[in-house]
Amino acid sequence: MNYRLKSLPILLAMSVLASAPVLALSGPVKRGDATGDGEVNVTDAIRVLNKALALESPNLFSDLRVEALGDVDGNNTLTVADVVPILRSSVGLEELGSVQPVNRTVNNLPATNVDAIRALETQHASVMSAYKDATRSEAERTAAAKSIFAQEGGLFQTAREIEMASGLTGLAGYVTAAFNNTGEPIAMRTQRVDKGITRILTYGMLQRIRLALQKLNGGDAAGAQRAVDEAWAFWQDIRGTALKREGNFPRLQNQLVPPVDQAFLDFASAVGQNQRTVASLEADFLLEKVAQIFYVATANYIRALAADVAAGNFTKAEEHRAEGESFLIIVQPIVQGTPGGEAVAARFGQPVTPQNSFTVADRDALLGQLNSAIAGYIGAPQLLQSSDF
Ligand SMILES: [Ca+2]
Ligand SMILES: [Ca+2]
Repeated sequence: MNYRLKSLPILLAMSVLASAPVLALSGPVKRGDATGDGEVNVTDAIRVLNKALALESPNLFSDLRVEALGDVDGNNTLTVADVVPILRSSVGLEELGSVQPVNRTVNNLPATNVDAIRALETQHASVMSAYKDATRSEAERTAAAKSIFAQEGGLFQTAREIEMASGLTGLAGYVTAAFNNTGEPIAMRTQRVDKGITRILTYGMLQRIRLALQKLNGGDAAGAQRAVDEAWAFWQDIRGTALKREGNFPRLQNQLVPPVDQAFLDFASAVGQNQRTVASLEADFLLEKVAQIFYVATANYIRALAADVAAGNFTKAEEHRAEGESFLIIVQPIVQGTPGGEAVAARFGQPVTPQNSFTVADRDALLGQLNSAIAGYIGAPQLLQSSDF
């Protein structure tokens, strides 16, 4: 994807780093290149048309690049009027120009108060610590953890607000259902609660990123700034999880977390300069990195299942199955409805037992399914291979 090519100043700055991360920024990007392959052709026209006709149902991971680069007439919406110039450009009859990256003008975030969002990370830790308190009965632990989760202004309320702002359901409900599902061992429920809260915080980030773009489009610069800050605060809440996932695979060192840190500064810079198209492209990069983080987390538990079974530890395999399934749910909006995504969801939905075991061959096949489901979103070069296991 061309806009991710590193600009010269960034290359110079990176030359001092031992392991340089991939950065979001960019050289010029062609207007009309909705698919991000560096070319403007009929595929771009089709993407824009599908979106203009609302044939693609939007979700928090929906491609912001299509909206940003497909809106070639610059009226802030995708319509069929954007399609013809893209088609003309694809055969050299029209020059649509390119979008240039902005200079980074923001070097620190946040600029506004985001304490309430940062407090959610502490609350997440408190929920987990109460839930794992083995000195108390399961009923007492559950009641204590639920009560922290439900505290006013806390995680439950945040989840409900994100649901309302995004048209989602089940964000808060996944955690509540896990607390209440006494038919499942508490070790599995613990994983579902933990990752269900991570999903709330992750979707909070995605929702605020979209809100920032909406505010920018609506001419509300201060509101856009505030939304960027809040997205960043949600990122801080999940950054530890992201670092842990990056650490699971040597090949991914510095490939997930530092690029997100940097992209936030560029996103904030673009928003501050009212550069809507660039802001959308930076936001698109952030979405993609978030998807990659939770794709990697899901793959890690596909790996764990085979290792647990090889060690004969089916109890641990079940715990890891709950963990993997909960991570998969974070990227579900991307993979659901694809054959690969359905296959992975189906396997995570079945107990791992000696009768329904999980071999190394199963592991590699399931990774292939997951990869096929997500390759179109995060790009094939960024996918894990069984050799990474
Ligand atoms: Ca293209
Ligand atoms: Ca338009």
